[in-house]
Amino acid sequence: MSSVFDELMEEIKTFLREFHSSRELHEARMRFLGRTGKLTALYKRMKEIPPEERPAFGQRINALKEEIEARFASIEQDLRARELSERLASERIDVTMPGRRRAQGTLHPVTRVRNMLIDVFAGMGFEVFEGPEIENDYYNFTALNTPADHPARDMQDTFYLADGLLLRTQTSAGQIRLMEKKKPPIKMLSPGRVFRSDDDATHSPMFHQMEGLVVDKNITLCDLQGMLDEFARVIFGKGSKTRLRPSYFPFTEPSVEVDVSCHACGGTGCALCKGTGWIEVLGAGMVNRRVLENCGIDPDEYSGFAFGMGIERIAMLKYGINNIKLLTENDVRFLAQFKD
Ligand code: 2NM
Repeated sequence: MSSVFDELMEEIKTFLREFHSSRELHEARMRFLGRTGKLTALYKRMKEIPPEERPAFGQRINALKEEIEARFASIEQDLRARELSERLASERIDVTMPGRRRAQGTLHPVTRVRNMLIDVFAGMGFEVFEGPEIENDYYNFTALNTPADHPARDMQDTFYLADGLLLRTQTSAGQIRLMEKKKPPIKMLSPGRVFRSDDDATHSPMFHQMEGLVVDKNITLCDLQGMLDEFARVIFGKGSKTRLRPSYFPFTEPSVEVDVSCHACGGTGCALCKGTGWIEVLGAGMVNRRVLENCGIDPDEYSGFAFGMGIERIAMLKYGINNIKLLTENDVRFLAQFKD
């Protein structure tokens, strides 16, 4: 019987000298210690042993089992440590290596100018309000005192949709919606896309507008010019001046065109300003009494000014862009030039 134990021990010692992986180790553990393993088989032979020898036999198996388990445990510990250090070595990374550079994007010039404009006017207390791009005839024209036979309503200028809807031709449509709801004092800025059937080097069928509106007691054209002076200095430089020329819009009375002194020549006359020293940048005026009435605001108690500018036009003037199409083509060679 004794030889059975010794053989088993020898077998295990031989194996433990030669195994190659934790998987082999696991298999061997099953082979010796598992439910159908060799050591378990020895326990089953207990029946064949004469009763008086059984306690000694039991002790020997138990001792053998403990020894085998201890050997397996110690080998397994060594193996784990070796496998871990191998893995650490193979997965080693150099954290001091420089990372891969990614090209950084830039803000689109229209976005840049839009943000600048919002900054300037937000600093003067204006709130941003964005109305819907799809409008109806009332908000886009009628409420803005644009009569039924006005040329702006013409099919050639306005994109009409089904069911009396249209693409707004100016963001002031949304300003009417706000004036209907909110009573003065009103100080709002309406940036957004507008649509007109127009297409050449300086006109695009979709462009961005920024309209401003102030309604309160005793608002005058001087308030308008004061705010526009500040706008001109921020966008076109410290020395910029503005001048107002009479004009006509159905929604304002009086109406003005606003020129800014030429930022290219400082006002002495150059190619950009066509020798005049001035560049037209926006339209404005005192909100027509009939527009205020349409919104339920008493024109004898309140007055207001409004202005509207094309963001693309401002961007083209500021950055010297000669074709509006450059702003919609999204050519990275063009866009990458607008870095901080
Ligand atoms: C312009 C020029 C003049 C304008 C008018 C209004 C409103 F809603 F108050 F009637 N908003 N914007 C306006 C006035 C816009 O753009 C060239």
